[in-house]
Amino acid sequence: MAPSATGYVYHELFGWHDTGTAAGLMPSDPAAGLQPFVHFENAETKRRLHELIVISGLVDSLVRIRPVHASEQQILRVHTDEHLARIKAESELPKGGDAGDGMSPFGHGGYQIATLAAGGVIAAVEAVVKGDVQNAYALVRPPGHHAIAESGMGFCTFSNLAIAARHAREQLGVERVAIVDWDVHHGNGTQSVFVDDPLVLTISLHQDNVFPPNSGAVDERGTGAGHGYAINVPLPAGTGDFGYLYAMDEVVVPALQRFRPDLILVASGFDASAMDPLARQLLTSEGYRLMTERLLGAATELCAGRLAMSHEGGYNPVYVPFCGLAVIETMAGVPHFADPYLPMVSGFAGRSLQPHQQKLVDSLRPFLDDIHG
Ligand code: 3YP
Ligand code: ZN
Repeated sequence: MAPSATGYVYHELFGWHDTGTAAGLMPSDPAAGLQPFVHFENAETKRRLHELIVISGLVDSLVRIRPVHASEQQILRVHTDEHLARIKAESELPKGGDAGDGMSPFGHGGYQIATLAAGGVIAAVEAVVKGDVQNAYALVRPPGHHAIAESGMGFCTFSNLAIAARHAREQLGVERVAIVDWDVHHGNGTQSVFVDDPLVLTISLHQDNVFPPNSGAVDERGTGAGHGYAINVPLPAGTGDFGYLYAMDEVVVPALQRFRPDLILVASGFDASAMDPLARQLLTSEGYRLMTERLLGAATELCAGRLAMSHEGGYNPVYVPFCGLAVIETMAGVPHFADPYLPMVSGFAGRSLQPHQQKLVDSLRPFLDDIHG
């Protein structure tokens, strides 16, 4: 494998994670008027991203990395025995179970798919740290960034990235890990795992107070020795490409520069896109491309280019593939396949930095002083 290459994890089994019929995000309930439909977190966005990666030819520039199931020991570095045992037991039931909040269903055999998702992120991180590839994207399902030690939630079963980060630190000799989360929802689970740990910096960019409720405010900054090593950037609804880019340039990249990570991980959700049904941000594929360029630059400057991304949310089956393609082709440094929606989406009002967005980002600048490498 060429050390300059970009690794790519995908497995057909991720498409078989069965969230069943729901009324979007709640179980259907005729008495409540909740008509059965598909669950928002269904296979299509990710499966269609994978197919675009193949059809566009990008796959020929990537190094396929085989996911392996995370072991119980690896999962237990983050989760409680009780959580693991419950998921395993419910997975044996004919119709499966729920990861914890009643909105995160999985089908029979869902435990095996969730361990493959966590193991897929581990495999991506391992390939990067060992130098088999320069960087890597793990297109896994179910997602992970909301899962906390004792429970899944928000469509997540296990905390995929946190499990991979712990593996890197305990088995691969990595000391300092930075986790940047650009999913539109707060990366509460990842943050909670490392909340008192000054060697893992978590930075979540999200739409202000969407999910989980009342989570991810600016004053959540880590606890004890970890104070200062959790950063939350709750961007106002309606933030677009240049609001996000301002946050990257003024807070995220400077925080990384102060922290000096040995490895950068990204919780990559595409639900901050202008076309997403579950949130109200305005990113285009070009915004995702520019954010990727910023993180690649930081990784090159700070940690020999070591960067691994793990897929999280994103619910527009038509637009997610173009956003994902833009990110992965930028990581691979290959020519861009045009996003046919870009002329339309980039013409939406709200792409530029707005004063209230700038104010929020500027208010975080003093927090940089509390980060030490
Ligand atoms: C979980 C329930 C309401 C919003 C939903 C968010 C899932 C997600 O994409 N998290 O990143
Ligand atoms: Zn999300």
